[in-house]
Amino acid sequence: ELQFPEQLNCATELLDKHVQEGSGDRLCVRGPKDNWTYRDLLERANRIANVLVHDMGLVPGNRVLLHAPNTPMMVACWFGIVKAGGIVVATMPLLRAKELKPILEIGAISHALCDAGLAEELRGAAQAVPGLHHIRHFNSTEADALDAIMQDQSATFDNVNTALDDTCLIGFTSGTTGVPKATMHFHRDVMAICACWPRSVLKANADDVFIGSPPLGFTFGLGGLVLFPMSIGASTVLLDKAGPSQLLDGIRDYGATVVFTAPTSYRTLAARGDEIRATALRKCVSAGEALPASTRALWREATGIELIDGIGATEMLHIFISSDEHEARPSATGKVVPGYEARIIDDNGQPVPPGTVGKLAVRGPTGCRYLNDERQQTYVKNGWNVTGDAYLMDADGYFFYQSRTDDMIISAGYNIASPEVEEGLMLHPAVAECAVIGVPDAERGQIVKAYVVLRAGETSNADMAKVLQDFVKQTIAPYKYPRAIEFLDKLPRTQSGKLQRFRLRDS
Ligand code: 3SK
Repeated sequence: ELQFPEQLNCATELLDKHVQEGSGDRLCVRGPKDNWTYRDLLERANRIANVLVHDMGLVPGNRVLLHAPNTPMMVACWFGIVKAGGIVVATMPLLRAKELKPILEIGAISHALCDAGLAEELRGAAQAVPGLHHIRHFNSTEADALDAIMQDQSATFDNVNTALDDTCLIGFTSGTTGVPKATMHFHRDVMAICACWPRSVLKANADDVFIGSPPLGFTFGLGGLVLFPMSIGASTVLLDKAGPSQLLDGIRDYGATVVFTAPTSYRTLAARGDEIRATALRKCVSAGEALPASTRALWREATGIELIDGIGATEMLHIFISSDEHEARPSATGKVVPGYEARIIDDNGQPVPPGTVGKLAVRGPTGCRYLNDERQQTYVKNGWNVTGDAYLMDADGYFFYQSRTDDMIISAGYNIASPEVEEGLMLHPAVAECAVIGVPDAERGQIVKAYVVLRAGETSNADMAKVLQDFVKQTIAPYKYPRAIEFLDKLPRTQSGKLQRFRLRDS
């Protein structure tokens, strides 16, 4: 049973404490342009907290959009917001104005800290959202940028005395219908995830150097690349671009020992196993998408390192099923993480015997609290969080992924809702109707495939497919574009006109 004090600010525990306890000179967060110690990060976070309060009028409980690629400055902003009692809403850097707008609306965002390079998309979204009054840009040389005005603020700040169950972050997750869901997490949830999976499965130490690819707007990245290393006084490397080759360069150049990325990236990097063997890498975490047994074996053979697989959810904040490198079994995600309980249930919510496929349900110190969303009733049933995954558990308590139970497409670790891609395609004047599904792919797990019916007079050929792909990339986050397009004369529908996605899947 985890015990936390009634008054708890997770920024105090993860950042201030290291400096108070004499570890201020240890390296904390690094990037291509920065090498900050815990003291450097603390001073910057304090200045930002002062800007938020004194210049931007933030009061505890205000929601602050944090829109940036993974950089040390993004981490300073994250802690500045939490210190000031604000609620961080960190978003994926690739999101377009169209995708940011519902986040601003659902999240009732009043303030934003945004990387200057992403200002245009935020401006586009903010125009239509009256509640967002206070925006500051960073990583900029402008006189009114956060970088300049924080210099005039004090480098000390008394953290707001938040309660353990005050919300400190809202994680957005794409709903299967394309309408994003906001999940609220408390200060104690942040401390709970640091106390569970990292201690019982990851077992890293203060000399480890963390690195990885998931954006901090995805709680997989926030935990793996910020909260977990900082909870043990380790250092972390943030790369704003973290494709496989940049990741390998980073692992080598910074002497990284712990990496977080998705199976797709491990499959690509396995081809450079000899180079990985020459680095200090010792722990490799795979999550965000199901890990095929072949990828586990490929990585072990190429590098000599056994992958640590895991499944988590934005709703649960982080990983709840996983096994360390010594207990891993081929094809299994792992066992339930100590502190959590997991079971497989049938359609009536009743547990099924080992070896039977059903829905994965989980409960523990963190759990789903959607903000103003009726989907809460579907996700949480009888106190159990019912995920969208079909699993089976064997007699030894190992959990084996089978499939999704909904229409979510998971490609290279990204969650993509079919309707969102369909909507993006439908905006093109040549498209009469379309349907989008996920199809298996050796490289990315699944890819987005669109079936498109063109308007009369339009020509279905490779050029048209390319035009539509480029169009979607301009409208929504580029990673969601349909990598495969097939043209049809008409879509399969029931007599009442309902789209039969399963017939596309089986075709
Ligand atoms: O497995 C996932 O997709 C996940 C989601 C949120 C946080 C952590 C993880 C591993």
